[in-house]
Amino acid sequence: MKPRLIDRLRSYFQDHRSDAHRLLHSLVALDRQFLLRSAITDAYASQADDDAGMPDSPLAEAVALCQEAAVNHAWLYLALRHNVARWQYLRVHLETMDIEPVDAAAYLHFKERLATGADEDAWTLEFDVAPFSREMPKLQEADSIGNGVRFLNRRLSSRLFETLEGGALRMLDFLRLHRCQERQLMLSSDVGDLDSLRTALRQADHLLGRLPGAALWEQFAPRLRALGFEPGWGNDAGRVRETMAMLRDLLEAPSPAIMESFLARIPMIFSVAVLSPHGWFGQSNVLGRPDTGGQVVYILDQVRALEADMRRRLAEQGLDAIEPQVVVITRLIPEAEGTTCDQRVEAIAGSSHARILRVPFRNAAGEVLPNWLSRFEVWPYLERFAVDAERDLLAELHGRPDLIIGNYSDGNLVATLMAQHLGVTQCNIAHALEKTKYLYSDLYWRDMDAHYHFGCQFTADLIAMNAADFIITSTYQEIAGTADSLGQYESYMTFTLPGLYRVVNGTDIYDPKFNIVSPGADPDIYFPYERSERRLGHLHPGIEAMVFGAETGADARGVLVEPDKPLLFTMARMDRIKNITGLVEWYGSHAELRARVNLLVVAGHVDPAASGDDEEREQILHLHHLMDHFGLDGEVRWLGRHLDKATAGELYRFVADRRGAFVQPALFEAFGLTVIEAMASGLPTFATCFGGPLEIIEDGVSGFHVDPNHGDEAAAKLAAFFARCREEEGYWQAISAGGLARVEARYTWQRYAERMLTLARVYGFWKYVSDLERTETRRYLEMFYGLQFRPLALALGH
Ligand code: UDP
Ligand code: LCN
Repeated sequence: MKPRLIDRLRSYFQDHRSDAHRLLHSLVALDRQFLLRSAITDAYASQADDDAGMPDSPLAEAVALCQEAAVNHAWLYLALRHNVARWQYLRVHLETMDIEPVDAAAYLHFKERLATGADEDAWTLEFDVAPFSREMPKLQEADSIGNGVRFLNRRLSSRLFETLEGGALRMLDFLRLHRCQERQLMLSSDVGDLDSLRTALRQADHLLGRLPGAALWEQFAPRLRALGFEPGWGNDAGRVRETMAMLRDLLEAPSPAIMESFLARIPMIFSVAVLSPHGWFGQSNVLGRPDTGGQVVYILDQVRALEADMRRRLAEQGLDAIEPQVVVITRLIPEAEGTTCDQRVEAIAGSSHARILRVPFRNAAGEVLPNWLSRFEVWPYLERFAVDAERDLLAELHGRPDLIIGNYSDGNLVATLMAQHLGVTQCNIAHALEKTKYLYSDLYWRDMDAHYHFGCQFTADLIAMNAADFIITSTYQEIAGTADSLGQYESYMTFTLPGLYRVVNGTDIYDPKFNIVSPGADPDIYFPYERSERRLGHLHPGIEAMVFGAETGADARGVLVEPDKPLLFTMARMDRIKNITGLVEWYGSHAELRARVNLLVVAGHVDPAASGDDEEREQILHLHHLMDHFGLDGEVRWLGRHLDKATAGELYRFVADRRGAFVQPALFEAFGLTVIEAMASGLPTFATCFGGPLEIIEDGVSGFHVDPNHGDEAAAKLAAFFARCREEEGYWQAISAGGLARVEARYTWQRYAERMLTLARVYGFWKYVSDLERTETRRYLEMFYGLQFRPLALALGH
């Protein structure tokens, strides 16, 4: 067996002392306390160039695994990532070059001392959830991460049916449990033991076998009722018989596959509460604030898809008299600036019954907060909001919901409070965990606190992700990253908030609670440019005027003097991380790209005074500067306005008609709805290689990746694409078709809803029949909430 890396490093350091010393020296010479992966690999690369012997060395291996390093005058600490969520920490003495392993706590402690300059022995609270889940089955392979439900079904089925009788009895209890609106479903309490259940199933099968498959439930309901069967098994004889056959199989020879199919048929989810507290949540005129982008789009589409799937299943179960209930709970904002954010209840268009329920934030004195608040400022109001929202929700639904879905850090925290209180299954959706978005947001949380309050946010994240019954992510990377970058959830494993607490085991991404369920693009809005019969032709004159018009001023800058060139299109909120200014800079500095295409930017406001956000204003001013600096007013059209969905949808196709392309240049993008929208429109798409788009697009097949840190290369790649499109007939169409096929295969709301509701059933079932309740963790988290989160939130004042 190959010796351990640390042993090989030790002998390498002895045998090649000078090479090793040179690297250490060059790292120290950077004169930084914390080194990112790129700095370490760059330092190594420059040295390896002039030393042919080094590339296969243990040192090269360590550099390849190293995610970050911390240095002081005496020590270099390294964090090596051997595999997804498999970390090792080492330290090297800079003089003696001795190497030794250290544990996560010691590594974090070193970082804390560097970051704060505080003394060595300060006691720090350590957060560690690992001991609570020792008994919990865990995935073994990194490849299976994100498919927790399959694993859980496999492991827990065998555990549940360890003795066939025991498992069957639990199942019997479970089937007698279901009720909706005071009505018993599935099994009546008359079926008291397994023998009666088996007999009843046999008799029912006999009876159903003599009926036509299409005979409706009502026609034979009294006869099944007499055997102890209540509604919920199916809408017709064929389906009822099938469902019962699944149960008989389960009772005789249980298998995970039958388990999942059977659970998917049980009527368990009639009402769903979706939480998105921070507000400015509505159906029109709300997008584009620094805080409201894809999350709002996602939730509205999700709700429609969930309702449709719930209705379909209820019909199949023979329960179509029951109306599925989906309620989005958000903040009521009295000063709504012409939006509907001040309405208590708003019906969701495109659904039958789904609605938005708004509940105001109140301060300590109980007064309603009148104005919009940034998502970074909501923390002190959430606890009270959870109580008020729960009361209003119960009144609205006339009972508890069957599933609570949290969105974003604040929604997930409120979902946690509510789900615990009501004893309901909880699902978390992060959308974007801010921790990996902002460099050193953990280590230097105090310095950023005035604006971001990351202390509150990361504490809330830890609580919510550990409390959730299951977590849905849009991509694999969101959980586990890639071979050389860490995942967003993975970043919560080990980190420190100096002066507050240190996290040594914050989450375990091998826990089967994680599932990838990707969102889609609304097919009514984002459809291929070639579907001429569906196109919104009446919008074209307006779009023409908007893109090629000569008017500039409050919301437009730049006039395209050569309108025949293809358009390179981008559209995003104007956060720094979206890197719109980066794109304009690449474009401005690349003569060939400028010669080939025009750039169309839909982002932010052209007038800085129109923005209420510092970060956005700074980006706006920078964009003006770039336009001036590169003289872009004849080649770039910048529209500082927010397009309604219909116009945005038609604009993607308008750009496709002219054989253009879409660019998403973000420094990091958690998922990136615009990417799938553009692809669904048949518009070739270039998107950042950091975050979701890396997974969405297969480079060169269904679009392209660009590296936002190498703008020159990105611009060259864009220019090369347009050059090839001119030369090679069919190339543009091939990439366009590749994007369409990819979205069709992976990113649809229908698939999402089907998956999501199956997960809700499966996790709900396992929570009931096994020890997934995790009471010990819950108690620990309550303590953490009370002793850490509350004081932090209250300190923000309310
Ligand atoms: N959007 C829009 N009009 C605009 C700007 C954006 O409809 O003027 C929509 C866009 O189509 C997408 C969402 O806002 O659906 C942005 O989502 P994305 O995931 O790309 O980014 P986020 O803003 O959530 O970070
Ligand atoms: C938030 C983001 O930042 C985007 O990357 C996602 O696409 C959006 O939410 C929807 O999940």
